[in-house]
Amino acid sequence: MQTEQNISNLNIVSSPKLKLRLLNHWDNLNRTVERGYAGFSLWDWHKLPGYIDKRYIDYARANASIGINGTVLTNVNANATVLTAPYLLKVKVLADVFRPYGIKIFLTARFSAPIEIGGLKTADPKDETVQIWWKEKAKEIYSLIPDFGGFLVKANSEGQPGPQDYKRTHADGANMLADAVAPYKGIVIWRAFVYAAENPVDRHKQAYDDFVPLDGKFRNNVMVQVKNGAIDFMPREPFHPLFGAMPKTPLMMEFQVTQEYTGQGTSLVYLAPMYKEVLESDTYCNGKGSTVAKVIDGKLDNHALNGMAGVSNIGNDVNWCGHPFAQANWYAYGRLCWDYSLSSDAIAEEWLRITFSNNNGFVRTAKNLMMQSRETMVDYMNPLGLHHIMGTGHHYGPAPWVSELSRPEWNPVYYHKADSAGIGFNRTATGSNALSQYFPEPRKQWEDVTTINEKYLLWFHHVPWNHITKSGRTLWDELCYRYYRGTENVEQMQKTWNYLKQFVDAERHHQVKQLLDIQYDEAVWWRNACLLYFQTFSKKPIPATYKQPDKTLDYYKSLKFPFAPGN
Ligand code: BDP
Repeated sequence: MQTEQNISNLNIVSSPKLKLRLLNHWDNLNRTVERGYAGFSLWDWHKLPGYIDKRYIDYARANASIGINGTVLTNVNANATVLTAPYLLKVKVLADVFRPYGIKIFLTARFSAPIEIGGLKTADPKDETVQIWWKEKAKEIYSLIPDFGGFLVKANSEGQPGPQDYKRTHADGANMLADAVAPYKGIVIWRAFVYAAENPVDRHKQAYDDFVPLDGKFRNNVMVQVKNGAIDFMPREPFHPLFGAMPKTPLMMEFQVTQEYTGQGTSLVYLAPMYKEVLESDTYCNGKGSTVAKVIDGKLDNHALNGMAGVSNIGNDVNWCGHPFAQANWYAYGRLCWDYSLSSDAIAEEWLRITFSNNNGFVRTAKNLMMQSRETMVDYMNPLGLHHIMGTGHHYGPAPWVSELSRPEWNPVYYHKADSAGIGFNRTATGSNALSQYFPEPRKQWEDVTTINEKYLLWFHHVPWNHITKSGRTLWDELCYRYYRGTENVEQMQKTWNYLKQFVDAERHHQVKQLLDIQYDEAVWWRNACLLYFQTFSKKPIPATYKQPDKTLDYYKSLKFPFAPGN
């Protein structure tokens, strides 16, 4: 009705392609939100269970309207306190509010909870007292919330405790929890986002190395949740090599809806094209056509469980997501969970019509703006397969020069490897050979520097500065070209938005306008800082046809953001 379609012969049959359609909130119990750019957490733990904020109901309705059917309330960097009796009473109230809307509750389980809140000496999954503790905990939870979904676990990753602390495997840890929730039909979602400080192997390879040997060793109520790419929600990543490599295990997709690496709270970036790019990538695990979407929907390997998770971008901002266009990403994520075959274009159109206006001229122009926004962001942040060159800690803005962090793989220099010869991470057989983790067809597409799709060029290759790219430009010139194209396109977005003023209410128009002004400044900052820094290696000029940076590299290096949000 909101899109003004004819409903006189309404006859729609639609069923979801995936069973679990979850949001993952990275919300802390003190209401800060890790990587949140939309205010504080919606969950007012202090006033729960007595006070039910009306927004809990609106949240559930909004999710139900796009088919989301589960929510993980708490951060993957988990706090065991949520599993204590007083907090479980609060969780129960939220579960009661969400139930009528078909939304199940999940919690993150801190692996060391038996020690921290249970008074045990160990959290070893093979220890009987630990197993009993989790069984009792599950019983307590299910007595309050009979339809509790289960646990999401980040273990042995970025300092989180886990089974490897006791020389056990991820499967040992997951299975112990799975046994605790199995009597109630609960599930365990175990994250594959792992990399170890002491491991000298390319971070790209570590999750695969850890998890592939465990294929077939998980209980049937365990799912392994895999980020879309092997590094970390970058603006563009090739699909994660685990997709297709664990046929005996149901793999769940993890996308990031919150824009940690895609412009945070200030950028208009429509993420559906990024999600689609991954879902439509062909793993070739069962021959041509074995797309990532088919791996996760379970059909290829006959899995009973399947699903997607999206790291939420929702907070207590008046409009839920902060940037007025950020809500499009929540919407698109939900729509793709329901039906990943929908086009980004169609979803953008639905969202624009129900959010702003049904005027066809508006819809056409605003849709173009959305549709090119992700590619524009890639251009001015991470063109040609560059990745992980953002600021330390808060991840806000560029900092490709950072080289002194204690863990090698936390440093941007680890990822771009710029030197006087060239730039990029050699992940071919002469380098880290991360490419060996892919099936032969994608491997072949990517291992040859002359045939690779250049959107992944520097992801897989260390390329000389004077290498001739497909455009005929040298690599250095192509890098400049893309960085400048990105900023020019943001300028174009500003102009387009100004033109759309006639169709949009003044308040939201002004909000987006101000944010686009910030986005433009940020794009110029990314471009100038990165080019000035990479120029110290290439020793080549930024072509004279471009407006030259008006600030120095030292200036960009000196910028500090001690209170940037989400950190
Ligand atoms: C990284 C985030 C960090 C998360 C981590 C994760 O910077 O805040 O805890 O991912 O997914 O991208 O566990």
